[in-house]
Amino acid sequence: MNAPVQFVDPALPRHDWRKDEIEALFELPFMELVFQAAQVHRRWFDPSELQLSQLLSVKTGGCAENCGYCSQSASFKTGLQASKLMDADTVIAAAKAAQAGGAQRFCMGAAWRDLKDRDLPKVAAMIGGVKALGLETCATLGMLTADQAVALKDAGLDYYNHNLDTSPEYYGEVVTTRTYQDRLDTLAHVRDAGMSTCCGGIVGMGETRSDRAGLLHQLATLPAHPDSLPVNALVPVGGTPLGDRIKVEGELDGIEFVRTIAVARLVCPKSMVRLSAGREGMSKELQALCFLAGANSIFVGGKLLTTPLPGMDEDTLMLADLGMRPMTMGAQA
Ligand code: SAM
Ligand code: DTB
Ligand code: SF4
Repeated sequence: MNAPVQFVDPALPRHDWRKDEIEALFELPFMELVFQAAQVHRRWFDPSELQLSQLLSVKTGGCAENCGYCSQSASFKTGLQASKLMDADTVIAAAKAAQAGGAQRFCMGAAWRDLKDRDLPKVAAMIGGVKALGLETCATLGMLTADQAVALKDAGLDYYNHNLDTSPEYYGEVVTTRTYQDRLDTLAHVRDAGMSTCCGGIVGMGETRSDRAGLLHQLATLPAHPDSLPVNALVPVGGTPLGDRIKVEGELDGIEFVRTIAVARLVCPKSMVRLSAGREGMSKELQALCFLAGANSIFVGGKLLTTPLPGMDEDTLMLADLGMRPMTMGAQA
């Protein structure tokens, strides 16, 4: 007698994804892929809700890393004006304004290779002040030690953003000043400290579809799926190696970008999939396809860290057009 066929619910999170299974998802007919992703999305989330986060660059430029996409690396001449770490009061005032504009989460970004202990008191004061406003707190400050992760958690930090950026195979084409393993180590410290992880990558850097599948394979097989999974579309910045190259080669096709969002939704079904950098250049229709394929979070405000965003007026109109509304706090990962 044949063994009974076991029904495996496709919406349940799995940690044993194989890369070839993820590549096969990318190969599905587009309509089928988006339909599957939309179904999984609806199992865990209200598809009319969108999480709104706002970013602030609390320390801009002059970074010691050489990430080939980044406006803030000291290795490239991008014309960016570098600045010192902001005072906690300035950051808290910006967070208040973001909250008044509708943001639910406030993310503080610093152009650092790693956090230095001497900066911890100031960073802890800004995190504590933002948390006291009733906002969710997120920070992205480069690599952390285990002790620093605990100190940030104690200061009131809810989320730490640290991206894997691309596949292990393509990584060396993007950055050479820190390793993939360095990034995995920081993520482990964040998890061990009890903070939620925000971890994703960038597409459109000249990588192959297999690299996009490789990035999602890494994310889907982490000890815990990222609570937030940002999918950034490369913003080509003049003077950076990747920005200059992509300006010649052309940007990633929108349909392939939507495929990446859909596969992210399928392999990390309970993560908040964030349509992050690059939204400025996207039509309302392309963004709508991303939301259909399972993206349920965006950055709002006029600016990401150093590059532009559509701005709140345009986004409010888009949400109204699509019949979408900001996610209620607490419903989100
Ligand atoms: N220095 C910290 C770090 O790298 O961990 C934090 C800030 S860094 C700017 C945060 C992330 O923004 C990067 O990991 C990358 O994924 C994304 N990013 C930076 N520049 C970008 C660009 N030009 N286009 C798309 N994404 C970008
Ligand atoms: C993430 O993955 N994207 C955000 C956030 N995490 C920190 C940053 C995007 C930065 C885009 C380039 C810039 O504005 O400088
Ligand atoms: Fe520095 Fe972060 Fe930019 Fe890399 S991505 S150069 S670490 S600010």
